[in-house]
Amino acid sequence: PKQRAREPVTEEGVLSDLSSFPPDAASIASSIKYHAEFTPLFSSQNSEPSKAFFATAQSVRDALITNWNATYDFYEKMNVKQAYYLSMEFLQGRALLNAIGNLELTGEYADALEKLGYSLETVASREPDAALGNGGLGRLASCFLDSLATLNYPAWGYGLRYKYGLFKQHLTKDGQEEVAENWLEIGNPWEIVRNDVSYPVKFYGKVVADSDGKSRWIGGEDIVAVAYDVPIPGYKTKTTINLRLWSTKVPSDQFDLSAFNAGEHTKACETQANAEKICYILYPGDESEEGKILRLKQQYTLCSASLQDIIARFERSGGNARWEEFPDKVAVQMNDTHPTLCIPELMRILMDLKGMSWEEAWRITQRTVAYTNHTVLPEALEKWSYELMQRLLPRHVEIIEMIDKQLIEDIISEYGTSNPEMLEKKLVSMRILENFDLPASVAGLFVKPEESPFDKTGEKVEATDAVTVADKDELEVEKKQKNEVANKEPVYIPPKMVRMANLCVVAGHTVNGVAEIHSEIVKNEVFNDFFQLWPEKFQNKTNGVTPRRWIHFCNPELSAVITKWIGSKDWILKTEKLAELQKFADNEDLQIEWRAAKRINKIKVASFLKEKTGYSVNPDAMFDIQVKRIHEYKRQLLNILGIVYRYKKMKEMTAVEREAKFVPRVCLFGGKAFSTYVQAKRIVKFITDVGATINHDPDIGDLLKVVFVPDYNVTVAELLIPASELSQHISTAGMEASGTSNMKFAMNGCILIGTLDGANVEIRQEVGEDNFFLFGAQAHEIAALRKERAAGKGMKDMGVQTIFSWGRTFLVTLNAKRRSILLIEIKG
Ligand code: B1N
Repeated sequence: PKQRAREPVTEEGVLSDLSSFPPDAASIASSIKYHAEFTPLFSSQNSEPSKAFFATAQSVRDALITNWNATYDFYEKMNVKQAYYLSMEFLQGRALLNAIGNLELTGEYADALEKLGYSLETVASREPDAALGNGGLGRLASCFLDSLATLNYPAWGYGLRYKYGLFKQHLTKDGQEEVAENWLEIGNPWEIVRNDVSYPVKFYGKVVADSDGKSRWIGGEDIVAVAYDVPIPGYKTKTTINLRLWSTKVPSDQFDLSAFNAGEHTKACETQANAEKICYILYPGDESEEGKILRLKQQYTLCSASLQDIIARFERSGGNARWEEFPDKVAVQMNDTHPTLCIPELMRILMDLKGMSWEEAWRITQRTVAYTNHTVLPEALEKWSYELMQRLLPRHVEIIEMIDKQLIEDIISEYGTSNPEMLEKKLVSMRILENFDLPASVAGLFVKPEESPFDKTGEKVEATDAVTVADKDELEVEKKQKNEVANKEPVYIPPKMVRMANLCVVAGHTVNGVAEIHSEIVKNEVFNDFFQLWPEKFQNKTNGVTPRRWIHFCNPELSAVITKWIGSKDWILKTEKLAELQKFADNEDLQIEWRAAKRINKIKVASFLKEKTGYSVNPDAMFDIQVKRIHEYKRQLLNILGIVYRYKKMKEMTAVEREAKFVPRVCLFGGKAFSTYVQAKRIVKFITDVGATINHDPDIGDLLKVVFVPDYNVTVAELLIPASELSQHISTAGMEASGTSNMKFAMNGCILIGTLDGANVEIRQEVGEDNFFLFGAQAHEIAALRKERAAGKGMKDMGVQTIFSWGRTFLVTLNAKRRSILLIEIKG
């Protein structure tokens, strides 16, 4: 039966039923024992909890494999459309408690481990936190997988198996230090390597025309991508979907045996290392040319291997006889622009390998791919050097050039040529290729009125007499070059770039933002020209988070209270049921139970902080938390300045005044700064320095504590969020696309202080204005405020002035013409 992607595939008794796997504690214990004995990774003398974790996870995996096979057998039998989520990042966190929770076997596993002399908590704590992602975008991908499986959608996740995930953050007296995270060190019990699922991936080389006129990409460097599969179980369903991660290696015939035998060992291993380094680390620094190449190789590996795999599956089901049906069976969702190369890769495969015409291939590609935008920050919109891309992927660049040319033609046919200025503006903002001359075929359209190709008699003057924009550019460049020689002033020639987001918007059949306000900005600002041309493509899909991981499993205390008062566990699948709590909001018994749950979570956090930082905090103080990547737009600096201000006020008071005026507060920060983001790293150091001052001030005691929690990750989030009472989401309005921790905090009974930005806007509508501390300017006011500030309106000239200093870190205001606050460090 034809199945629309929007409808979950369910067949009562086949996928939604877990009853065929109801093991008891005794059989679980024997399965764990079996794996402990036959796990090749540990010696038999080793009885460390790590070994127990490994064996426990393997016993869970056995159960998942049965469901996993049943799931895909079922999809194949039904021949349904499948959704493929392509993402360079998956921030999975730990899997054990989630998996046994989804199988509803937590109690049985706890009992089984107890029989074997372990506690489930200790065993679970030995699992490394899988951090194949940077932050919200990667965590969203992982939450989507949980939801897809839980709702019985036929879906796959595709990503890369990085050997080193996101770095570990150490905090030293100099601030953040990054340490490689070898998350695979003890092995990964969840993954299964599929040596029979591997695909060739090519880089460099050249394009030649076959005798039949088809293009063929030959030569260059060949590697192989091998599949590692990770089962993703749904909650209370048999559906277990697949996260397929690619790892790279050299083709087996490429080892240079003669070089090795001749003693040139390093040289012989070079090709190996070259292939393997593609999947070495998440987000290699791309400031160097080498780093850029590596990142582009990563992106292409993901796209090429995944598409080859998807197409092979389609062909196995008889699809090669009816290619037009490809988009009825395959939906490829691109998580931001990182998998954009899917577009030219699908075109290449369909045209060069499957023999389709451009028109056929383009129709299929457009109906297959869709694009999610996650940022409107101009510096984060991905662009690649044309020259670099052409070297690495020559055939893809040809295809991109064709798409660009087709776009130019579409724009011209939409807007006509009567207003060349407007047309040129459209082309400059919408073209995929940036800083390129116009193709010769259209350059002639941009003729200045006074240089009309028609003379007064209406006779056409020879085209060579007309000055085109392209010619004009050339003249300008020539003039500049002459000037350069004359004045010895360097001329800046902007580099040719490929704009990935433009390519996604052109090729995708839908483009979505990740919160209502963000999707409006996408339509009305960032991609407005595209929106005017194709309004039907644009839509909103506000982000979400899985209530399994983010309430039920991470906050069992609150979860029990909710279940008790609602009277069932239905809310874990149907979050709208949480609204049923509303009628008990004023019930004192509920409030007492709620506060007790919160207090248990706060005590856990207090002991964690003691262990990790040495600071003692009072669990009865208000926990005020800001945890997210460190970024200027997220304004951790503003938060810490507020704290500094509060501290200064406290110091001006007597002890009695202080006690009367201030609610005791523990301010927690957490988050990683990108390793080369200097200002973000200064902010981390500043927060820890402020903490060191305030936390040791005997005047202040428990009234105010400031702690930077090191190495914030999914596992730390699962601990902190349930303990929160106030959380900070204070990005400059218009900059945070959505945010997802805001949802997690709200779900765990925490009040938000925030700007009208991202999903905060919708959360505020849901929880009510009285339950949200609104803060700061609105998105539409920001541009005017920036202008006003740049003009120095209403400001006195104050000159440079130090506001505070901690050790060698100084916070200063500058000349008030620009009312800047600067955080500086005095070195040496
Ligand atoms: O994506 C999240 C949103 O909730 C956040 O607001 C948004 O900031 C985040 C390049 C990104 N946008 N862009 C990225 C990540 C990695 C990278 O290499 C950009 N992350 C976001 C989920 O929608």
